[in-house]
Order: sequence, then C-alpha cells, then structure tokens
Amino acid sequence: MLEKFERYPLTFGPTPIEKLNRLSEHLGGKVDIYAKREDCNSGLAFGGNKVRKLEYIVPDALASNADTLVTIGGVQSNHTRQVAAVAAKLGMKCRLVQESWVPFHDAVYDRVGNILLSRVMGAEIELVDEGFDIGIRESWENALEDVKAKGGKPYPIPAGASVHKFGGLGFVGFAEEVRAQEAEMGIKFDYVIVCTVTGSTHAGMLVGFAKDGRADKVIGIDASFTPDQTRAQVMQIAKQTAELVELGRDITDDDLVLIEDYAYPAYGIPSDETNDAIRLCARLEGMMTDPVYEGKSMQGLIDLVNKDYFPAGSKILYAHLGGVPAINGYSYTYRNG
Ligand code: 5PA
Repeated sequence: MLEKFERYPLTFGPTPIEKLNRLSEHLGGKVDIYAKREDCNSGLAFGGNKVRKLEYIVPDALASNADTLVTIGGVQSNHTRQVAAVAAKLGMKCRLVQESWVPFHDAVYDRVGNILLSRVMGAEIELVDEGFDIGIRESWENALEDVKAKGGKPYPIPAGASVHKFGGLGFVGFAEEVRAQEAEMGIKFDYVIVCTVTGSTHAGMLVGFAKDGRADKVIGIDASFTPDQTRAQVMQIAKQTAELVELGRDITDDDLVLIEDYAYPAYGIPSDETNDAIRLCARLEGMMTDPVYEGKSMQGLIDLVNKDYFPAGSKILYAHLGGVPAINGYSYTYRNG
C-alpha cells in the first residue's frame, strides 16, 4: 500500500512479535496474547511509535531544505524525544515546545526521563505553562515563527506527528508488516490493541487493516481522557490516509473502536489499576510499560480479557508503542516497586 511513498529508514526493520505466555496463562489461558515490540524498533534514543511515523515524514523535511525540526508535547513527551533523536541523526537542529500537559509534580519531573534525553541530544527546549490539548497550539506556532525570525528554516511536526499529511503512513506499514509476519508464523490475529492519544497510530492501523477487512478489530484504548477530540482526530487522519494510499473505500464510524474506560483520572496520571497492570506485566513478562500510555492500554487489555470481551481462543496482538523512559518522572509512585 506504500510503494509510492519515499521512506527514510530509521528503524532496525520489522519489529519482533513475541508471545506473552505467562500473562496469557495468568489471565486464565482463554486467549493467546502476543506483543509487537515497537518499543524496541530503533537505536535512536530508545525508539518507539514516532520513529515509524517519522520514516515517512523525514523525506519531506529533507526535501524542504529545513534546518530545524520543530515539534511539541508534554514535559515527558516520548514524541519530542524521538524527534530530537532523529534531528541529531540527520544533522539538523531541534526546537521543542514542552507544555504542562500532566498535573503531576514529582520533584524531578522536568529533569529526568524523556526530557533529560532530549536535552543531552542537544534539542533546544522551551517549557510552556499550558494544559493538555492534542490540537494545534499557539506555543508551537510561536516557536516556528521564532526559528524563522532568527534566520532558520523550520520544519513543522505537529503533536505526535499526527495531523501531518504523511502522519498515518507509518502505521499502515505496521499492518502490512503484521500480515507478512502472520504468513510466516502461520497464524492470524483476531484483535490488535493500541493506545490512542493524538491518533495517527490508530488511524494508520485502521487503514492498513481495512485492506483485509479487520479495521474494527483494532481496539483503541484512549489515554487522552479527551476521547471526543481523539476520536474525531483518528477519523480525520484515517480518512485522509485512506485517500492518500488509495485504499478504495472510505473509512466510516463503524470502523473505529475507541474504548474510553481506562484514561481516568487524567491524561498522564496512572490510576491504581494502571499501576497494577504495569506491575503485573513487568513481573510476569519482564516487559515494562509506562504510566502515561502503554500502562493504560495494558490495563485495558487485562480488563477486557477478564470481562470476556474477546471470544475464547482469540489471538490478541498488543502493540507495545514504547514510552518507558517517562517512568523515571514517576519515581515517588514506584518508590517501593
Ligand atoms: C503515544 C503518543 P498517538 O499519539 O499516535 O495516538 O499514540 C499514542 C501513544 N504510546 C501511545 C506511546 C508510548 C506514546 O508516546 N505520545 C505523544 C507524545 O508526545 O509522546 C504524542 C502524545
């Protein structure tokens, strides 16, 4: 589906799929749970889902002759860290706007984890005291203007690399990759679990899996706590991406499954149940998830299995999208494990 698009390789190649035997057993052995390890996809500062998206955005950035990648996220944004790494790799400058999206106040929240990595990689970081919003932000537009005013040539990358014209392509590629791996493994996944916030990960998967009739088997777990905005953004990106890749059919509301039940109490704040899920998965599988994103989709997966949402015998693919560095910002929460 992606042959006509230029891709700049930033990942190691297809990401591994592994069976989570002990977690599957622990949940009663009713379903088989696998993980596709996007968290191990690249040597660029721990990688993650944005690197896969950026592979289709970088050719456009290079063609524009820009010298500075400009993007935005929260203080512990994984996305901004991945953009900082890509800028370093390409020999470009990086300007990051990091807003106070998360009402969390660990003493070193703005010194450790993702933001520490971005600083070490040389990104210029501006902290802005604005709350969570996945839309286009004035602070980001101001940063673009500022780069220009100082004689630079900015390349704009919106939050999560999502509402970029090529933002959905990377995860169309994910679906194609899964199909090839299914053929090799001789199995077929009945469901894919994905954490959804700015939307292009889920949207790309919808389009990619629509090709073989599985769009509504992609189960989005909202972690934004602003699900209406997230749903609308997934839909908009999916429709635009479907057109871009010439899917041959429109994406409709029936294709989009977004479960809202696990994002509480707020974006970036783990509930007790999120923390239980993080610990369970860590202790059974040695697989780390984070308190902002993957811990919530892991919580959703566990709860849905326990509620028999999936028919017995289902094969479920948990997309592990990365994000573990942020856990360092939550040291008080996990001080006893
Ligand atoms: C993020 C996003 P989408 O934004 O594409 O919906 O992906 C959600 C998601 N898992 C899931 C991890 C580990 C993520 O980092 N992160 C954002 C960030 O700024 O890091 C874009 C919000």
